[in-house]
Amino acid sequence: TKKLAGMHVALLTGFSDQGEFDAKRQENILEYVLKQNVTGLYVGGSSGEGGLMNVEELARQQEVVRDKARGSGKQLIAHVGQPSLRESIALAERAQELGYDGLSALPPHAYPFSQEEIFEYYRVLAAATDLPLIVYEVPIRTGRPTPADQIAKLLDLPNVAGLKFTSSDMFALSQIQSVRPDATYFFGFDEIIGGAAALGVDGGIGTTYNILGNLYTALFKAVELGEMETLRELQGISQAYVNDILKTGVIPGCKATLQALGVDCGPARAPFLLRGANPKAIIETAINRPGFQ
Ligand code: NAY
Repeated sequence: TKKLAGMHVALLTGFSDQGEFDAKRQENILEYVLKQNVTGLYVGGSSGEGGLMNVEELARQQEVVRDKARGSGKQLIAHVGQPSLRESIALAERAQELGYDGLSALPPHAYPFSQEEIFEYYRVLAAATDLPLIVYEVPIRTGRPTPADQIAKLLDLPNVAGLKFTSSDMFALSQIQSVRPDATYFFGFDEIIGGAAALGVDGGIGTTYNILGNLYTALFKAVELGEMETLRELQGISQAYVNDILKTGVIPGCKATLQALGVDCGPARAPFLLRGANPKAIIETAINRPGFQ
């Protein structure tokens, strides 16, 4: 298998009711997630509300997760992308000290940086530790797709192991795979992971894996085995759930789901809100659909 490949939970973060990082609630989430049949955890990413946390909080979270996940056999990937390169490097070094298996980073996008600036960001970050780094393509966050030749150049950097591809442009994905077949590809839209699996990606990283981790592992396996009926059934359950939580907000909705399943995980951090007229009813319906956990 390729470096870091497999299904990874984009780990949710535990906050207190006042919005402080809450180690106990983080452990509660982990207890639930660690029971699932997934390869690893992706810590401090978008789903973890990393964009709303400061570097000290993220470093603390890396440690809490490492301590709790120790001995579980789960692979740990730290997301270290920050608006500034300096802080990204600090988080990457911390992750290496703590024994993480890999790194990932959003491209810098606090300003409309040039492709050269983005390349330099990844080049220096990748060289800062010995860990394999996963570059991130996510036009819904950055506002623009990355040109294919730029992605190919990034994948050629020492220590860059692969790409997390979160876009519905499956042709663009295939084009990159065909020029850099040896890179590790993760797909980032849970609701269409089956399509990406059919195109030969090496794994997935997703928010709804916090709740449906077993389902996504089974779905991926079904594609490998060519069991298309199972794939469609499982993807259908995933799509119904994503459709529900799009009404409440994905991250607040996943947290409300964990609460409804008895996990004391706390709320999403402001400015996130549990949206919709009656989010409790939406979540209640979601968890009672056939096939849901
Ligand atoms: C992360 O932490 O970076 C991710 O979770 C990426 C994966 C998620 N994509 C985004 C853009 O947040 O799980 C998906 C996504 O929440 C899900 O497919 C619902 O659209």
